[in-house]
Amino acid sequence: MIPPQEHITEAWWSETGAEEWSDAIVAAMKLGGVDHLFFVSGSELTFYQEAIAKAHAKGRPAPHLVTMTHEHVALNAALGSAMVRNQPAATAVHVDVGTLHYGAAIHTAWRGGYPVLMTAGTGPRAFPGSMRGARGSSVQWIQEPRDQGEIVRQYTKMDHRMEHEDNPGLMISRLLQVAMSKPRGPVYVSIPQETAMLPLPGTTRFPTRDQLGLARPVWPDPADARQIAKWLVQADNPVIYTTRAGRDTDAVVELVRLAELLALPVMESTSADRLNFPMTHWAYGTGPAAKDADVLLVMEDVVPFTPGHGAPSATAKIAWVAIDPVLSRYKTVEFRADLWLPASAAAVARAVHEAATGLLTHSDMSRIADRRTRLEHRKQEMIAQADALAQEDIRHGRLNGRVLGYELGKLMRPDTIVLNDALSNGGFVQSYARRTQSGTYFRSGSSSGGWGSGASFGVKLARPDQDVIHATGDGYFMFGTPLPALWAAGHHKAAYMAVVFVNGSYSTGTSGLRHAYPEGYGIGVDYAGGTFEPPPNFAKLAEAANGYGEQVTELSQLVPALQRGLEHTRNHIPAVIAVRVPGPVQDSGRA
Ligand SMILES: Cc1ncc(C[n+]2csc(CCOP(=O)(O)OP(=O)(O)O)c2C)c(N)n1
Ligand SMILES: [Mg+2]
Repeated sequence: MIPPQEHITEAWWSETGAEEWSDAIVAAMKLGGVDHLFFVSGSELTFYQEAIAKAHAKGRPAPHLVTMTHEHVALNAALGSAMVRNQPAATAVHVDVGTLHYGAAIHTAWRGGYPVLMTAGTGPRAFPGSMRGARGSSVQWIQEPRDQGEIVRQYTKMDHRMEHEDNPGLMISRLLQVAMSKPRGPVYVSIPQETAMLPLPGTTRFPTRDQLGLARPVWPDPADARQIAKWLVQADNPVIYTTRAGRDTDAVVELVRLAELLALPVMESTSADRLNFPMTHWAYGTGPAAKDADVLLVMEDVVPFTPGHGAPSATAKIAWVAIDPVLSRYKTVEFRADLWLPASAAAVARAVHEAATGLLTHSDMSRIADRRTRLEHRKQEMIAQADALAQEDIRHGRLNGRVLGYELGKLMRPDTIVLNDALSNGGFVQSYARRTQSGTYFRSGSSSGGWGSGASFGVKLARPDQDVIHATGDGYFMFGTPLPALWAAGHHKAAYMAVVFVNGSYSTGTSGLRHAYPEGYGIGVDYAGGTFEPPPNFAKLAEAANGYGEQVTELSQLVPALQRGLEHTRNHIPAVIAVRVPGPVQDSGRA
């Protein structure tokens, strides 16, 4: 007779105690780097509650179960946790409806390349009484879609339905291996209740994620590195473009070394989703526009410039470096490059540094030193000008997006973490935050509004000793289902401060409408569809979630309110400071 599959194993696999499949599932999660399972209740999900409580009681590996009250927030929280921990996080939600409630956070997981394990139960389908976990309630007939994985398939690297012939621990390790191998991304598994409840004989054996191993990008060919070094050394107007090289913190260090060696300015767009380069460094933001550069080193970027009017000249040399440089997850892409290098930004920066060091002549070095002096001056001017503009607004008593960004920046400690979910005011948040440490600045990496509330909670859970600030437009704040996020932040003692730029409008439907139809009817009817005046009282929303809230309408109230908000979060009370600022179609005090 063939022995049960749990007895057929490889000698190098790990062993852990388990009485049923759910025990193996949670053990493999924890051994694969998952510390938190963001959990939203469902009738078929009791196996998770039982398996995790049992594992903690017996001293077996299992993530912490984090009670959540909305799936969209649960997934965004997992994204936030994965983003700062550089490890996977997991979610558990109810059948197809919970999966649908993940909402646009699925898009963010995919576009932002987050290594999350999304899980869902499935409606039981075994005949009533035929096995443990079989159907027993009328609703379960309604819960079965044709193919549950199809809901998320085009937003995942892999999806799976856990079936009786699987080794459950192996499948979780495998999904985590795929999620964590670069380019990273989300994976999905649906778990029938009957499967989760299948018996195991007291132990289970499976390979952990690390036993399987993670793939990482290769070192670049030295000849390619030499070619890039040559272009950069000889360039008159070189520039580095990046939006997300800083996902790998080594890349930040290597980019600084390379930029300093050759006096290369480093440019980001406002959609940069990581701290890629210290924002106060003379090389940061001081570069030429892409169209004026003669050599471009693109490092982990999706849209460094707009093709057409923003594109580099036909004679410019372009080296494009990324784990997936031709952007195979993006469909219509019309960028060109002289060299496409599928390698890590950190490795290429190091290799180019090495190659350039051997090439530099005395005359190169003096040319580069002159450029460095010019960039240093430019940076000083840029900072002085940004400060002067904010201070002038303050002198005139103006409360606007710039002033809010400026005051917020002044309040930050060096290790304060900023999640920037602001749109028309996002540039102010980014430029005045002046973050210098890796892992202190984030955007979602996607085009979906509403990431920040859940993500801020997930970040604070993983980084309890750092202040966490969620800067957001009022529209995106509402997309983020903030009430369940604020509730979770208070309940789990992972409090963050949301700072809302309240302009009662969406720039898409106001300035966007005016731009598309400058003489049209739409703007004549008060931008209907683009405004929501008067906006909700977000301070009261914070109170409804057991948090602290303030509405700010006068400049004199601003700094004390922000200080009080932060102080509350340090005492584990989430805070919302909602600041009234002019909308994109109103006079902001400055053209
Ligand atoms: C889930 C989702 N719905 C709609 C959009 C389209 N959209 C892009 S920007 C934007 C306006 C955002 O408004 P707000 O957060 O208030 O920022 P503001 O434009 O006022 O600066 C909208 C609606 C989106 N990106 N995501
Ligand atoms: Mg708005």
